[in-house]
Amino acid sequence: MKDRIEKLALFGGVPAFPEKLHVGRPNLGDREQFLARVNGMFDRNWLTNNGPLVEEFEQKLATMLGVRHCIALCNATVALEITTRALDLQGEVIVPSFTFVATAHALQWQGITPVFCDIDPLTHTIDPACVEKMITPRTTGIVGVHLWGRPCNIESLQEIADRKNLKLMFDAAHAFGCSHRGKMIGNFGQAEVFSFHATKFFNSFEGSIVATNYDGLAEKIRLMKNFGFSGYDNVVYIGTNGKMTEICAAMGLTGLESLDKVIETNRRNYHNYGKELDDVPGVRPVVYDESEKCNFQYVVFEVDEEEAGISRDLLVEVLQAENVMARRYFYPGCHRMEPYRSYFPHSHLLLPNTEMLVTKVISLPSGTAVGGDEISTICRIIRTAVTCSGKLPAVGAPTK
Ligand code: T4K
Repeated sequence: MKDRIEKLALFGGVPAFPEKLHVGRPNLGDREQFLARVNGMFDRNWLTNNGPLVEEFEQKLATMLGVRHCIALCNATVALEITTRALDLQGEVIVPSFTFVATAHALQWQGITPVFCDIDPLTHTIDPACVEKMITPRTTGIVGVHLWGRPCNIESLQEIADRKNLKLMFDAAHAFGCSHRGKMIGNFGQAEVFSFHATKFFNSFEGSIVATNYDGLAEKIRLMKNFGFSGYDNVVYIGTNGKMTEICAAMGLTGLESLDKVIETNRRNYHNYGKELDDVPGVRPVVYDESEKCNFQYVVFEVDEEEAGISRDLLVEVLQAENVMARRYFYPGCHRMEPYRSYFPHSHLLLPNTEMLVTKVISLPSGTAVGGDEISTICRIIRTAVTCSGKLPAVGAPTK
């Protein structure tokens, strides 16, 4: 099968795209607006430490999310670390393994044991029934991940947290601009952490906000991200440096102005992929609830090898040979990465859905860097690969 695909020389022996087409190309806002903000920053000679751009950024986001507090930080990994510390999480915390490794690292970095929990295979988010089974006397909290921007089963998680006296927070790295039951993500659990890394749907180069409706928690996070300083010479907690810089806030403020356009492009791309691959067996898109607000940033498909006749891994190889840099987010699952693989060598036995999904998911390029023509070509490559497996009738070689 692999030989057949390699020998196919899909586009006359040269890659379909002369340059690599990446997943996670940054969406950029208006360059002039950004530079005007940067000039203002230079004029003021105020570069970091809670400058006016960071303050404006925090206020705009709090209004947009309808949340009492948004605290800007340097990135979501540090934000997760600070938030778990501010919530006084210790001992064991339950997290999905099917996430970017930062979710687990943020806990382990502070000596908290991440206890990996299985996911619901339909939603890809943490399964509340499994959470319940993982609770021990050492458990202090649950970190849900709104993977691909699709909200967790928030109500069930909150019910468990309330009943078992656990803290609940969310890694909302993917879920900026998304809603759940009409309420913006940012309002759930004790706190929610967004990522504004360059690869995210909305970026501030690097950056994050923690959103919370709890005044005391917000205050603690503000202190902790600034070494614990309360006033000039008074340190009240152990703290770290988690501050967002002014230039990052300038990027974020500029990006906010074109957010709707980016969502519209993402939505179009997502539907284009869906339409073009609709009749390809064994290649199914992750579905969004379009009655809610959604950023459509991730174009994720599940590849069923039996139905498609081609494995996810081989499909990734085929695409990458054509310069389509599809990714296996999130392979192989945190539990199979170090140090967790060594610490918990048998954890995979409790994670059957995770184990199955990590072999199936494929992320395809989207965002403003990708247009309809590129998507058609990418879909033709996928279609051809499945055709070669004999699962689709051949209809002639693809043309560029
Ligand atoms: N929780 C979750 C669920 C997350 O997904 C993440 C981050 C976090 C927490 C932590 O958030 P941060 O601390 O980063 O704020 C990338 C990102 O670095 C990471 O932020 C993101 N998740 C993850 C899903 O993707 P890698 O290791 O895959 O990055 P890399 O270098 O392979 O880049 C990804 C793609 O983006 C490449 O195809 C190239 C393209 N790219 C990247 C950059 C930086 C560009 O085209 N331009 C660029 O400037 O982790």
